[in-house]
Amino acid sequence: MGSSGAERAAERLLLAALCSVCQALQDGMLFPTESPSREVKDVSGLWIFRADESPERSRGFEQQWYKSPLAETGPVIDMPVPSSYNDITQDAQIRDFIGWVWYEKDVWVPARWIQDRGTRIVLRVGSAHYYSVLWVNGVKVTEHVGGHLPFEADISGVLRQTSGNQCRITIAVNNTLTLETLPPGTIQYMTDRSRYPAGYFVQNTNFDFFNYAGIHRPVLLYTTPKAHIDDITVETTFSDNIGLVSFNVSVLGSSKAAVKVTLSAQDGRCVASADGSRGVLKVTDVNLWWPYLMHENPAYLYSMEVQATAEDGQTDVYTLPVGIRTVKVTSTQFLINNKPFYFHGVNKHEDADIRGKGFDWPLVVKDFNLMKWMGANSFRTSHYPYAEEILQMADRHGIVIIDECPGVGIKDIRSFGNVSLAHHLTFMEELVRRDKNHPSVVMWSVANEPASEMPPAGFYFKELVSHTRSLDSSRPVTYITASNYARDLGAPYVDVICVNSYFSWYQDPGHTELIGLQLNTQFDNWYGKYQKPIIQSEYGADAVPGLHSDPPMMFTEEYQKTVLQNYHNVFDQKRKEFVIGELIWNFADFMTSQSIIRVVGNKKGIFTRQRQPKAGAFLLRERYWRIANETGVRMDCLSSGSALYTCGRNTDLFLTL
Ligand code: GCB
Repeated sequence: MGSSGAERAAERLLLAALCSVCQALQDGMLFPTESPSREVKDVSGLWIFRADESPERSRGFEQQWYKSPLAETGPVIDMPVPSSYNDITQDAQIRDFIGWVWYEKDVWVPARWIQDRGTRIVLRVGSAHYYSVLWVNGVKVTEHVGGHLPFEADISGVLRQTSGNQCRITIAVNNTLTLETLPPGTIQYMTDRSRYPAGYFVQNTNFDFFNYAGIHRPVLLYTTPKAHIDDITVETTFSDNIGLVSFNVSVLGSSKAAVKVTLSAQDGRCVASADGSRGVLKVTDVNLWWPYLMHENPAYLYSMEVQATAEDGQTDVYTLPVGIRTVKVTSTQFLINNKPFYFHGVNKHEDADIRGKGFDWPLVVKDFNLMKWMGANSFRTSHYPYAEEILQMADRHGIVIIDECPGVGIKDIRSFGNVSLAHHLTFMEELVRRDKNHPSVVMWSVANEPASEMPPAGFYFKELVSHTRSLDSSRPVTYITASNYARDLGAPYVDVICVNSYFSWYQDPGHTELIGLQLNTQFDNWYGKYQKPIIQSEYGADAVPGLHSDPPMMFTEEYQKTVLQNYHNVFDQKRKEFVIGELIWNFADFMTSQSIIRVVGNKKGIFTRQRQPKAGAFLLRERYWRIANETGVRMDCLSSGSALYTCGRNTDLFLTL
């Protein structure tokens, strides 16, 4: 395996990439959609793959595997995209691989795209974990550091200069984590020759999910006219029955493009329009975007069509769904459209059998159905940004999101340095740029359980939170803490306190009778010190499905239920005061690295990894519907499209389709 030389080389490569992204972002990152002026060609599917198993993991670069078809460089295997590569084969070396892997696919680009010089052709990767380099026909077109977010390159020039409409796409992806990556990690070389062979190393991390790697989201080719809409930013508010949508459109490729913006209601009626790249649209008799279970007509989306016509008469058209809503935080409440919103929801992971973190529509739709079935109105994208398609679903279904960046496992003091901070700031820029227009996103979370008592954490979080606020002043900012309330140095800067605790699990295992006392103390301490509203951002217990005991014992379904019940008793007191939400850990069981505290992954799901309910799911379902009945609309008059779940009076649950 590798050596310290390999480690240094990997770190040099990563640092070089980090520095290049530390500059402020120039361009937009609109989700590729079709329109009269734009085409999209999905080139996901079956790719070929080769892991660079050379000791230094550098053979691919030395031998320039991108220069010729990958199959000519050595043995290749089939690899689906999107998917993590780890669980696709029977080979433990592929599952646990650390270093560079190579993907390749030959695609045809429509001839008219190439011939029409006014067409701009873009190659976009929805996300790849962690560090990626892209070539087209052997020419490097871009590189990107960080998983979970998209990156793209204008490949029109390369295609026109190389072999025309045949296009060989090569993507090299490296999953190595360093002290400066997000999440951070370290490579540890084992030097005791009596126990480890020469060059043996492991990747250490401080987070509790499997470090799945590969091309995780779709790879697309899309076109725009040369003069094109590069970015759109909308912010919304309302006064009485008038909705206000302020917009800012940036156009590239033309300095004098004429911009026209039209807002249409769901029935297609134009409700407002304006000329110019900035402005405010006024919508009378506005239909606000309301969360699921908070209104009889939730998730109302307008459609904003932007047209940019360049000097040559070509028009680019982009349509953006727009939800009109406001978000505010007081010392005891979270307000959506000036009404108190209580988060009764889940924490999730992008995680499933076989495909790992690969995007998968059936899984996404199933998960939304399950969330609606259980009466969840919200989720946190623990512990990294999820696919844009998931945010679009949340917009359409009224599910509220706390959008988290992969600042998870920041436990080493060296990860609070300037290089780490610069990367973290850039990551927030990329995240806000991608997700700023989603009405479902109501708060940014910049990290999960960092070592926020460490001396540098105060400066680090002050900068990080204020930078995030400067990028988007319309949403509150938080991070999730598990630190002691008296020693947490970042909490002064957040808008909402989000606390994780595992009473009777990691503390006082087996003693559920202590939960009430300890949880009350937790809440009173935090509120007493900060007078900010609090979300219980994680709580839970592992339950191996089918394992039972009465009286309850740890790891049984009964124990998980008992823990939840004890937490709920306190939530019901404190939500009358300043507790504004509860998010169960976790929605579903998920894979972790192997350890003596994990039995083939984390079993704190209320659903199994295959999405079957454990006893805890039914308990939460009853609770969430009861809370919705108390705080939201009368569920017996709810109607929201095809998947309609209702809960009758007296918390008597029933389901209609
Ligand atoms: C936590 C972490 C989460 C873990 C969870 C657990 O505090 O935020 O990533 O999976 O605890 O189950 O240990």
